[in-house]
Amino acid sequence: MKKIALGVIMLSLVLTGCKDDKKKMETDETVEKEVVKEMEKEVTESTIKKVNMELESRSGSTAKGTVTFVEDSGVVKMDAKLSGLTPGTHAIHIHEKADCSAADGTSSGGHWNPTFQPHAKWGAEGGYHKGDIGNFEADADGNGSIALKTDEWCIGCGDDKKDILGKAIIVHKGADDFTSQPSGAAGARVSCGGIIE
Ligand SMILES: [Cu+2]
Ligand SMILES: [Zn+2]
Repeated sequence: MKKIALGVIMLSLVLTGCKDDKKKMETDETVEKEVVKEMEKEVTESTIKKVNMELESRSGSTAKGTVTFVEDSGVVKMDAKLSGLTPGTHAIHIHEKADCSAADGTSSGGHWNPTFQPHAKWGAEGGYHKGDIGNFEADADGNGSIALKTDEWCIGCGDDKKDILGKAIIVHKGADDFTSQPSGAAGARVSCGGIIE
């Protein structure tokens, strides 16, 4: 009887031992999986680039805003939110220089046009400036927004035909007619911000 009891104890010890080993293996596997997941996340994060910028009022206006650029897998998405505008249609462009120091915003230069195309509507067959984002509507409260997604821009890639870093976002008092050269006759520059990291 004693022998049997001892046997049962021995057996249960062995079984418990196995169970613990199995649990340890599972834990190791989980840790390993988490490490791999963490590494994958790091790779993904490093390919996504992001710039957040502010637009300041210019030309005696109250217009301001925030613009976010996110680059993921070769595509840049812009989201611009404006406020303090006069209700109605306003042009928004990328201009040549991230210099908003002038009271009228003219320090930012002309439209960013690294491919030497005519001024036009974004996507026009006859060509257009890389900075020709277009028009958006401000509502009765002076708020407006516009989004654009393109593979014709990049954030800090160093290709001067694509790289938006070091340029400026300008919002105009009026609408872009998409035909007048060289900038669409959109009127005063009411808001300006440099695209800088
Ligand atoms: Cu402009
Ligand atoms: Zn233009």
